[in-house]
Amino acid sequence: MTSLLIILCLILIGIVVVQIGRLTELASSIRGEGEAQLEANDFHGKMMFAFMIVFLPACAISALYYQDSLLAYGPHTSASDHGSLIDSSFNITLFFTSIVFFLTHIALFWFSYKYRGKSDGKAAFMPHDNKLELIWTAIPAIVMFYLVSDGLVTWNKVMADVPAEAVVGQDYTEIHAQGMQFAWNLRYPGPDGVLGATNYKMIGGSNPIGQDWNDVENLDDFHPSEIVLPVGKPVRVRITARDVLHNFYLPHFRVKMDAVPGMPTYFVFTPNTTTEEYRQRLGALDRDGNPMYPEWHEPADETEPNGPKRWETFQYELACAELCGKGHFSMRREVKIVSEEEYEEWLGTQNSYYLTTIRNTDSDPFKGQLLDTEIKARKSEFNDNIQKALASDVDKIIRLKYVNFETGSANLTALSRYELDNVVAAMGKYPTVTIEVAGHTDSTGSLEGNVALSDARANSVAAYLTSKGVASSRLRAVGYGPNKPVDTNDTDDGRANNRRTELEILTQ
Ligand SMILES: [Cu+2]
Repeated sequence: MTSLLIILCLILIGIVVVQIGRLTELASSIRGEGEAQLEANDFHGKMMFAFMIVFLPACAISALYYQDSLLAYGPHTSASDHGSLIDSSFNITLFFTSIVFFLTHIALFWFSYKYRGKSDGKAAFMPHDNKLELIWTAIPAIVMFYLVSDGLVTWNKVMADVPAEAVVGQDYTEIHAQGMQFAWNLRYPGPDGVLGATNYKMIGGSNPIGQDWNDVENLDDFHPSEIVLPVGKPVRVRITARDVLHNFYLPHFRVKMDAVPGMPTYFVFTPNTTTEEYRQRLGALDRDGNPMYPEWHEPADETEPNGPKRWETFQYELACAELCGKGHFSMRREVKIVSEEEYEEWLGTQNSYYLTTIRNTDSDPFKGQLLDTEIKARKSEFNDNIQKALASDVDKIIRLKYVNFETGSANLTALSRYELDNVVAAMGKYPTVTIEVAGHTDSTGSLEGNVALSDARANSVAAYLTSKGVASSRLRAVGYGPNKPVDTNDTDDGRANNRRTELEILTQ
């Protein structure tokens, strides 16, 4: 209905315009064609001049009025090292183009006024003027040469990659941002400082970035929900796209790079202003104690007039600067620039995506195996425990946390050998030590059965150790059944604690 009315209105306006035109024609034929034309010329010429008087100052005034909202002006000086180069290049270009803009518009409107049609108007013939030709060729050429060479120098500095000798993880941080409809998938390298390999063919439900889990460098990579970076350290962002063209845009850092499907890009920048410092800038007061940028002193939430101000809740942001679809707006992510200590603290709260989501699922190539890092961690845990027991006068017992058996049997599980190999190594390292291998159960089931099972399990551990070269004279295997509980047998957790294998150092 509304659109029908709009169409009707448009038709009516059309008819009105046509009728006015006819009316003017009729009027001019009554008054005499020539005279009416001259009157119109005079009127339009003066209107052109009047328009110039309003238009050019309005351009200047609006630019000044909105200055503090523009990047590079007011509080929005760049928050990255290279950003000021871009800002100054823009300003230089703006300076020259403003001169040209004002001169050409003054000439345009002034000439329209001065040479408006008059009855005694006469054309001036000016076939050629070398001097003029020279001026309007040479001046633009010189200005263009300067702008292009300045731009090129800036471009080369801004787009430079990290130096060849820089070490990833030490001299700079490398992170990965993958654009998709409609989110940024972010990836950090984890403690090893190195991003693992990816392959688009491996992208799937639980593997949004297509990480290759056979690459151990992927195992500690994590997927944060925001970008957090330490101030003053270069960061290299690997930028990829999963579907259509996106654009990795950090306006406050003057970072902007297309995310192109099939063509990885990158951007290197060094943030130099923490989020907190930028907030202080926005909330700054002048000498009289009045806000320098009043719009930043409005409440962040309109329904809470006494709540935090806009400058207090400011966050840097990552946006997609390519109109990539109708959910485009939702690609916003927050960016936080913090001190080195705060950054380390934040890193400590992040968990490997592999360990939290992939480990021991069907997608895990290491399912049912120990990872090298786990093997090392268990080894050092065991070594700590045995050293403690050797040094202690009272507590000579070491619990073998990772030695397990198949349910109801004395068969060791496959992963138990890693812990037992640690025992073998320790027996080699401390040749005078003799030990008791003690099997314990919970109180479920018959006493005789439990004692027999624990005995069989202790003997199976001892058998493994002797098969690896530990002299049987240094070993004693005992099954205690449920007789030496360390916890209650009334709860699941308690019973689980009571089912255990222990080593006791007898002599050392
Ligand atoms: Cu996008």
